[in-house]
Amino acid sequence: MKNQLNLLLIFCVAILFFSCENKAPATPKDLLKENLIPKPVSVNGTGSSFAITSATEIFINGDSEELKRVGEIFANELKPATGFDFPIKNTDAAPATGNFYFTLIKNDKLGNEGYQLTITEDLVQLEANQPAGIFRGIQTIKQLLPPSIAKNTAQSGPWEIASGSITDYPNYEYRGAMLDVSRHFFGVEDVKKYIDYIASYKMNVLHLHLTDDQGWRIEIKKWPNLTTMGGTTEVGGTKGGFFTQEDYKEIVSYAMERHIMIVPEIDMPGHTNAALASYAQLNCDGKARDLYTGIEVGFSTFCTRRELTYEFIDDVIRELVAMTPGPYIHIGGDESHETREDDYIYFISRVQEIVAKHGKQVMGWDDIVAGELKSNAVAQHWAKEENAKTAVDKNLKVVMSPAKKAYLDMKYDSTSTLGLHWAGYIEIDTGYDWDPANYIDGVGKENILGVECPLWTETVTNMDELEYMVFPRLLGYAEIGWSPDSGKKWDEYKIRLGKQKPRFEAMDLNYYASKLVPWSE
Ligand code: IFG
Repeated sequence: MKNQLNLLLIFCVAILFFSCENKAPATPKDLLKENLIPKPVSVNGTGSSFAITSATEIFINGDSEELKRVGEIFANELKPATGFDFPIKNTDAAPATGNFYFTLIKNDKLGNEGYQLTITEDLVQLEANQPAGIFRGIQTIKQLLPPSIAKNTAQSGPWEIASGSITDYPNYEYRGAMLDVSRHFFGVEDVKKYIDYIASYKMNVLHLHLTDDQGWRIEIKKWPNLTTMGGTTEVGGTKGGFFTQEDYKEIVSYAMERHIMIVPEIDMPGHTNAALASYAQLNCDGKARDLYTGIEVGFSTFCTRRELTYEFIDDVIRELVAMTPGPYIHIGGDESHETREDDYIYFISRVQEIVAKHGKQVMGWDDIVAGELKSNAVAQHWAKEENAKTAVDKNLKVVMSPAKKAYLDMKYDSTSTLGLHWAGYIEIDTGYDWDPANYIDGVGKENILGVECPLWTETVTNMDELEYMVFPRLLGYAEIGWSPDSGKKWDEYKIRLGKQKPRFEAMDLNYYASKLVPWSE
């Protein structure tokens, strides 16, 4: 009888213990169970965890200013939810337990953006060849933390991450997103927020579509009407806006700190109505055009045989180059339906000389392959597959942005209220389940610089609408650009994507909760 009572007592205590155990948030102990996007190259778990506390500090080796800035950005991102200050300290040896340790090393396998993350109970160590690699590894650390880390108010924690090691590096060197600030203008703070979004998923390029028929969005001091006139409106006739040169420099600096390159686009000779409305002399007939607030394309052209046009372009490129540290100037070149073929070819060669004179490389929509191009030009594929093939024939690198797969302004399906659908509907699986290296016959991996997902904003007017079109498809393009070719399977990815729900909610994202994705806590 006594033994039975003892057994009953033990059983009750066990029930009590295990039920209590389930109340506290489970300490993450299995790195392999984490739902990282983009998927890392390799992950090994060691079955324990590291806890961030108010005593945790960030140690960096040596006195690299760039590395220190990366540490500061990380500290600033962790502070709102944890309430902790994370002092940044220099050291040349592994710090005491309970800290972060970022060090620059020599490891060719990692390249410029790869990293080695080693997490034990005592230390979180990030090693990389460059500060950019440390920054990319920090995005992984953030995703290993509970979703509530993304909140901007104090949360209870605990702040634990599973132990183990991750070796990771990108598949493509150009992993970009494009924002069209011409059809609808998005100000500096919105652009910075978009930079934060793409940085979180290890993207490294923001292509800014700065000029089009509906708006010229970058101040050019020598030609002030471009913004005082050409920047005043947008699609639908609402007030447009523009970046002063100080605004643009602020965006570039914010992006550079996050190891993101800005690629500015001046779309020409077509898509130029805003400039043609601002200066009569840019029009062949000498008559200024009216400002345009519709969404038609292909009706405008610079006067391609007039010398003044090239003086104008030289002034624009000079001022843009002076505040653009990246190697590329995107000259657009798309849908120049009002420009005669021979005039277009002449125009592209003239503009290319101007860009080269200012020390930059030309990037353009793949329509530019009609012209004679320098070997360092980059063609951005968007619609005609033969243009991508011609680019390869001309030994040009290609950035893959096929409208049918990567245009973020395409509707999800026929019920979407935002977006267009001329290239088709892009549900989450359509946007993920394609391989740029096997998308066009004759355009192989060796020809591809990378991938980019453009967001055209004819129908997108604010950040809420931007988030709806961008999330969650952005994460798929980030994975296509970063993760190894093998192992990309929609059926596996959709589970990892579904597990982002609590993080999307903590980020307060207005995301599209597609029925194709098994959203879960
Ligand atoms: N094509 C135009 C864009 C934009 C887009 C909307 C390119 C290169 C349709 N050109 O895409 O300006 O209007 O989906």
